[in-house]
Amino acid sequence: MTRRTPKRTVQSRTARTSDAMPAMRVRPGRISPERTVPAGIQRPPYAMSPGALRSAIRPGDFKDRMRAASQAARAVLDEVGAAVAPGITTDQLDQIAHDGYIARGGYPSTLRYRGYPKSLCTSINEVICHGIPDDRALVEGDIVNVDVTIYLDGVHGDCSATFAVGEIDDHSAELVRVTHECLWRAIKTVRAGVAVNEIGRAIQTHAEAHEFSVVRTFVGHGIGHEFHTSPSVPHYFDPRLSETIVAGSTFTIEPMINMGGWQVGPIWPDGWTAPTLDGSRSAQFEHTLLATETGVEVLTALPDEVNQWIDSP
Ligand code: EYF
Ligand code: CO
Repeated sequence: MTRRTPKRTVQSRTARTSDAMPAMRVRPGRISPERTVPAGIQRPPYAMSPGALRSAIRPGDFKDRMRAASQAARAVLDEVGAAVAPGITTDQLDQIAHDGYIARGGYPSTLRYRGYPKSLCTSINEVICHGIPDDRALVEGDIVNVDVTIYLDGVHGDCSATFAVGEIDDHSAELVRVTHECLWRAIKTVRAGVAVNEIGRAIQTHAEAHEFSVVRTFVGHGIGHEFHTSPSVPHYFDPRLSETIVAGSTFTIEPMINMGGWQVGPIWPDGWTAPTLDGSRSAQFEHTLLATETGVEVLTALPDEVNQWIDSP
């Protein structure tokens, strides 16, 4: 199957880094041993050890459980985000997230998911997604995406944000701001009956207006009892995608926007970390959503955020 190329390709453009910023690539660090999860915490099927007891999922409306899991994910994201500063290692951020999920009675969805070894993803600078927390300390001028997912009461809630580490250069700040705007512009298109590709259209239009590019390899996804399910939600415009959004469906939108070209480079030897091909920086924001007949509930948002981005004129 051929893939659509963007109308205006920025792949040939030399990745622009800040004048002050050395183009040093992120290198793998040491990964700490697997963290433990107390026996009383309910686990998703992929994290069950042989012989472990399955705990019953408490009765309750699916939507209410999605709301609770999503708000717990958001609370953990805010805790981790508050700790982002020069000098902290991504392994320390992983510990904060791990403790945060457990304190809320939840399981770290990423831990053991398809073999992934940690409790969140931390993707620095040119790493697009699925960066594994390690002993690398964050450095002034870095940008880092923190992606948290909790399994709580039988469902997953997933969100991410890109944080500035201390002072960052203007171009990186623009990348982060535009990526956040892309997410909210896409969210505003969501309503039952709307074609799924309107989401990607909104993102691609805004990103390319700023001469950034949209990652095509990784897409948003349905989420609920399973971490990843249908629908697939591309962040670029695919005219063939005429599938429409269904009321009651829960899914993520999580645009990954690159300063340079949209292509993903070789995955690191760890099997997970996905960098940009050209070494340019990449930012990402993510929310878990519930589509309704009239619009959307942004399950991982705070009320003020919804007021700011959707409800205010
Ligand atoms: C090359 C996985 C990783 N998938 C999704 C599995 O938070 C997430 N999305 O918003 C998310 C986090 C993880 C994840 C951690 C591991 N995986 C599957 C396929 C390829 C891949 O990385
Ligand atoms: Co996520």
